[in-house]
Amino acid sequence: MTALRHRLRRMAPRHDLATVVACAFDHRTRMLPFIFADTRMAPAGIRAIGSALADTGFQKTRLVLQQWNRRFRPSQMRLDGRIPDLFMVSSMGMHEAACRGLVRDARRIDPAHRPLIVVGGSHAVYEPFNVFSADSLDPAGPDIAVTGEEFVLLSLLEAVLSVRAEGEAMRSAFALARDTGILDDIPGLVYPLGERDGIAEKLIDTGTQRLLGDLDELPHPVLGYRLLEPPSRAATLASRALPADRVRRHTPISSIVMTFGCKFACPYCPIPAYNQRQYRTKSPERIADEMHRLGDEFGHRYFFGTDDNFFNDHDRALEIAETLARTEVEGSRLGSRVRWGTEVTVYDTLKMKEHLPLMREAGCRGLWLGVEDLTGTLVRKGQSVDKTTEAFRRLRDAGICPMPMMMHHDAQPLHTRKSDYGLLNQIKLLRQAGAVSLQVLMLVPAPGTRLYHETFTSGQVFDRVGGRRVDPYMHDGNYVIASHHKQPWKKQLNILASYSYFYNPWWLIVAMARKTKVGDKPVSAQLLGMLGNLQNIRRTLGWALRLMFRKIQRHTEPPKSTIPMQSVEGTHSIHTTPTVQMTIDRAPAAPAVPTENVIRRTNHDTGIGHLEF
Ligand code: B12
Ligand code: SF4
Repeated sequence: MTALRHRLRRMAPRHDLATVVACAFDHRTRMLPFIFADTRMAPAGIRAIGSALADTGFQKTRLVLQQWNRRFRPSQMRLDGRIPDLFMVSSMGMHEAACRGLVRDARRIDPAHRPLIVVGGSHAVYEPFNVFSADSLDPAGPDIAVTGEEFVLLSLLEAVLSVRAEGEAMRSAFALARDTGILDDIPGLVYPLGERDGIAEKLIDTGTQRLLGDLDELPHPVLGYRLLEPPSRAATLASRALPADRVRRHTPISSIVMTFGCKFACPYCPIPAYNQRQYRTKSPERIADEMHRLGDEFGHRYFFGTDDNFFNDHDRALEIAETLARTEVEGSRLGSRVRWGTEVTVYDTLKMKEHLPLMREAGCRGLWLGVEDLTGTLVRKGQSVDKTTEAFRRLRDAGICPMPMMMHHDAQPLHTRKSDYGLLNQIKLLRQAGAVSLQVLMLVPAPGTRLYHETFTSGQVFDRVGGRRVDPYMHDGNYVIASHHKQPWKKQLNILASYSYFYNPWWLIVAMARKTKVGDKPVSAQLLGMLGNLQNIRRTLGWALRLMFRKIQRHTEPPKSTIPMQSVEGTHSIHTTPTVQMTIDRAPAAPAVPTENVIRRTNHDTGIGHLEF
């Protein structure tokens, strides 16, 4: 990565590129539990892409968040007085409609001046075929999708620039790079082939991305924050990026990459497979430096770690906490200047229990724990009523807010009389143990997970309800869109009931009356929770009624690419359906049950083999 960054810096002065990167955001997804975090935290993904471009010498880059700029129209964008050379979109799966809308609008630009259009982000990672179009009436596909991280994008840029003549359009240089085959050596790309512009007849998949192992090699996040488009109601871009002294006002929380990966393998979670079973981290010194510089330049004080399981590696978590607690900045400890939270598991929190006071010294004030189902009936990852209660108490005693994330499922009733199985019973236990906020999501099929295929083939996933299609924005866990329950509307109402049970005026009064080691956070959580719940009721009550009275049509098989897809060798593409990967350390053994869909690959540098299904 470092070498690639250096090479691009040397190439940059010969290519005066202007780039606009947009973050797709479907405002229909604005609900609890994320309703206030979603617009007040500029996403790390698009900022990371901006940082990578600025770091390699392409400072003429603007990052536009649809969260803040709903009316932005790529067809009208001008940067530095001209149509940009590159237009990119970062999207999650549930923002698919917004992503497609952006690409469709960018394609309105006259082909002679149109920028090269690239789509990336988790949507492209898991379902790249869904970003392209085979519909001759709607040629709304990008020129290429990136199914990986910064390293893949920079490799693509290097390849295209290596064949680009001075002043040549990026689209024409891209076509040359594609046709000479140099893109095929970059794993992590999907590009279309076809006679007609924007309509994919075939997709070529260059394979699974190579992951960056040492996260210290990533460009610094301060660079990305300098490129944000100021919030506005305009369709066009402002003449200048958001000034540094206004950044914190619009994005008071800064998400920060500290670690990636998790040692568990929950069947409904795509994270371990995405990370190719690796655990990747930044050094404690780098994390301290990022927090310090983000505070210094933009005034950031609140951080949210994008970790999958921050306590995954006990010793590394301890080193990070110690460094943040001890680092002195301008005469005061960094841990006393910053406030941060992140995600962990109950199991690993108990392993860290002696060190929770140190975590607080390091500035940690809230930890989101995947409790899912307290009794471990849905999934076992070392949690039980006693263990969860102990973890929550320990956190509260240390002055850290425990924030449970629960998962409601078909077998779980709203309430049970003599057991802890019911949803409300568990919420009551969590509140007694000190939970400050609550997240209850319904289990939905997530692309890239082991359960994905089965949930579709078993007829669990709804296709249409009363003729209304289940759209991608409904795949956020707030809508009941997959269930074998005879009365799925009850599940939808259970979620609303659980939020109303946790967030209500009575518990607000209790929170105001109690003195706690976590200050007034329970009070603000109650206020935000009640407001957010009104939004959930407004958005999902109609869906509950639809489930109650209208006919449900179900999928019988998982979505797959309607466009033929193949690898660069002309064989089966790993992305035809959302993929699950298994990495087998240093022992590329034959699969126990050979199937024609298993591809065995070995990295000859590391000797690590993995199987791709
Ligand atoms: C932090 C986080 C959140 C936060 C913050 C979001 C924000 N505004 O920043 C909150 C809590 C609000 C949130 C909410 C939700 N989240 Co969330 N979240 C994450 C998490 C843990 C980290 C995201 C992150 O910042 N990563 C760090 C950055 C640097 O990585 P990145 O985003 O992947 O971007 C890299 C690449 O994707 C790529 N890339 C990104 N954009 C682009 C663009 C281009 C052009 C290119 C070339 C490359 C590229 O390069 C980037 C740098 O390496 C991820 C899991 C994970 N570990 O990534 C889930 C994740 C993004 N969330 C997910 C989901 C499903 C949700 C929710 C629906 C809740 C739920 N049911 O789980 C809601 C949706 C809310 C909404 N309205 O959008 C899924 C998305 C799945 C999908 N198929 O898209 C993820 C991937 C988790 C998972 N595997 O299931 N989330
Ligand atoms: S513990 Fe969390 S991050 Fe780890 S595999 Fe399970 S759901 Fe995914």
